[in-house]
Amino acid sequence: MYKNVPFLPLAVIGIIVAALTAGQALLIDWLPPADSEQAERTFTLLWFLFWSSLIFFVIVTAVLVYAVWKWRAKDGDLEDGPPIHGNTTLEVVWTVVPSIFLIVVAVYGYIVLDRNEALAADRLNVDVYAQQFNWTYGYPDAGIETGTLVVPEGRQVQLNLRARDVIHDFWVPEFGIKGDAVPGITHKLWITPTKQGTYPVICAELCGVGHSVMRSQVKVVSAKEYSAWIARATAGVKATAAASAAAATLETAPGDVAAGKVVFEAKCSGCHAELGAKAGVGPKIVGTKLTTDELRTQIKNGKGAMPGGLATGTDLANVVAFVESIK
Ligand code: HEC
Ligand SMILES: [Cu+2]
Repeated sequence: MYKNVPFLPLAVIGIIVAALTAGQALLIDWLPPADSEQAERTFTLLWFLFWSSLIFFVIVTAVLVYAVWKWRAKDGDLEDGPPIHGNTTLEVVWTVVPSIFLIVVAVYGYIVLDRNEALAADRLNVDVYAQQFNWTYGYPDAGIETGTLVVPEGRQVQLNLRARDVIHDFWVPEFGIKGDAVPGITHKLWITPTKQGTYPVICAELCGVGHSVMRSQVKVVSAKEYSAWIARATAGVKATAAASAAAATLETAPGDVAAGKVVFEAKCSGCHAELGAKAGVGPKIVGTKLTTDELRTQIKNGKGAMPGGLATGTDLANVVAFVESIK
């Protein structure tokens, strides 16, 4: 039955095609190192798909190339070819084999996805905020925000991707994972880093003129270094909060009118002439209808052509007291 099959030419063509295709796969470094559990599974699936596709590609291409060469029409031959009926066995084989293969691929793919997205009970929650053109990371449990993503090795991290303006895409090639940050939606990604080091975070969605520089870093550190880092960052946040609470207490303490007059002369009278009794660059202050809180806010933050931050802390409390005394 197989007497007529030209095994030798088919094999020669097949070997040439296989060598060319495999050479492309082996000589070029297509993938970064797989440094997360998810990347290991995904990259293995990818190579499985590649090598099994290669087998089918070689078989089909060898038959095709041989047929085109062997049965090509001679010069001047305008005849129709002989009528040929199908070969049932062959047709059943080329339907059943790929079908089985597709089922294998579907099941394998499902298993990979299922494992990659299996939730660990002790996973670390991190909010990722994408914005033209930078990334910020929030740690809801510790109450801190950073510009570099720091995660412990070997523990699952759940990234809650959010966009503050347009669509961006969070991508760490070594983690083998990528996800869109879409305004109005929280998109979750899971990674379990397996190797300590610093990796690039890349925006993989054209998001505006600064897209190509929308980069940041993820640092994978040991569990111990991670706890130490969290402790340091939390202490920093607490210190800042304490300092601003202390400043707020000073600002809102009852001020001293005489001391406030001195501050006013030094910082304000350039624009508010005659101690606020006459308009200059700024309006007359005497008769202002601003409440104490509005006054304090305006002196702190400025308004229109009036700059903010001229007086802070006790000076601010005093100058507010002075303005109150003349209004
Ligand atoms: C560079 C000029 C400039 C300086 C310095 C300046 N101001 Fe003003 N101030 C303005 C201008 C302009 C406005 C009007 C702002 C607006 O409403 O757009 C204004 C508005 C005000 C008002 C509100 C008046 C009203 O009734 O709406 C108060 C009160 C005031 N300034 C207080 C101060 C005090 C106190 C200082 C010093 C700590 C100060 N300003 C320093 C320019 C200045
Ligand atoms: Cu972007």
